[in-house]
Amino acid sequence: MHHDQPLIVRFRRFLPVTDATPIVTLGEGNTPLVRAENLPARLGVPDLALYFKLEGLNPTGSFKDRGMTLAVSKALESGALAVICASTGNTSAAAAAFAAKAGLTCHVLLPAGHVALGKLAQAILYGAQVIAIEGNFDVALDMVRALAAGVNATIVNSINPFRLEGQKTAAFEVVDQLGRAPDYLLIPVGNAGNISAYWRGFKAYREAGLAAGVPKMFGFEAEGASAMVRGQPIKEPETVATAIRIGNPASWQEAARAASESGGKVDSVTDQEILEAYRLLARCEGIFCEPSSAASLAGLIKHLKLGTIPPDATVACVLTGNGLKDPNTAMDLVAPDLTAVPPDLRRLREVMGL
Ligand code: AN7
Repeated sequence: MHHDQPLIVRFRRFLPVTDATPIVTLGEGNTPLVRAENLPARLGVPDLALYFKLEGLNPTGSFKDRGMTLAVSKALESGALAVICASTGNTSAAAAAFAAKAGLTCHVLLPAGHVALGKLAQAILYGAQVIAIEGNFDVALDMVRALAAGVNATIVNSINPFRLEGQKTAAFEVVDQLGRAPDYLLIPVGNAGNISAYWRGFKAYREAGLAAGVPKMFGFEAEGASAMVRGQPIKEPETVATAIRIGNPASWQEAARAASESGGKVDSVTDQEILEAYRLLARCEGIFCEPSSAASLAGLIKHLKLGTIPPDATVACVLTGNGLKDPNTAMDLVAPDLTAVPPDLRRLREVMGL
């Protein structure tokens, strides 16, 4: 009921809005929680109740829309004329889209050469001013902090407090869809905002009497960008999962608390584990997510093997972004032979093995 309402309306009582807050919405939220039918048996754990939260079905193709609807609405309420962000891609796409809807100017700083093609195309077509900066995401975010101090532009990175408040709505939906909190919530970690937001959401729902329990929170960094796991910032983070190619997570402390308070963990997965999970999701479940998103399934496979996660648990993996964002990684991974074949039946039968 009311699930086609904007998130800000549907979960109003949990959000910092008033009657004076304009609602900038693109139809975000209310994403499917889909049960895996084939993967549990394939992974040798047939009793696992495994669910995927398909955040790639948001209007701009990632979970960032949940935070951006609130951040841009509040920016508009405060009289801002422009928004600004650094991004590994998805934040910039969401910021550009919501800014377009709100009639605000949008400036984005992207790490040159390390943003997936679809995300770049989105930000440009939504009309943002897109600047590629020599340096990684962490450098771009430092520049945004410095730039915003002197101009009338609202930062819409997750250091904007409204971003995580909006993103916590995903936890509400998981509980509503499952009828209870899962035993385990697995999620990719980049800047560490989303895991923090989910934890806020699960706790708020429990406090409101809408859930009996909370999940153990397991976050997964890419090994080459695993500052939290290593316990120190990484100057030159590297991973195929460009969305989480971040060396100094802004929400490090809150994310660490989410893991420890819930009895979970922040761990890392290798690029190879990420790409294997990425391909498994597509082939076994018909789900095309972006590489970073597959870190959650890669982490599940790792912790099933370690025995940290029991084989009969109820597990929700958050798939944060849509696979179409990053077609190049899919093509590079599979490297299909697309040599043209003449439209000749005998030749086709031969080539197709039919
Ligand atoms: C698909 O867009 O940081 O741990 O600038 O795009 O909350 O940072 C994206 C992050 C996971 C990590 N999955 O979430 C950005 C950006 C996808 C993402 C993450 C991101 P956080």
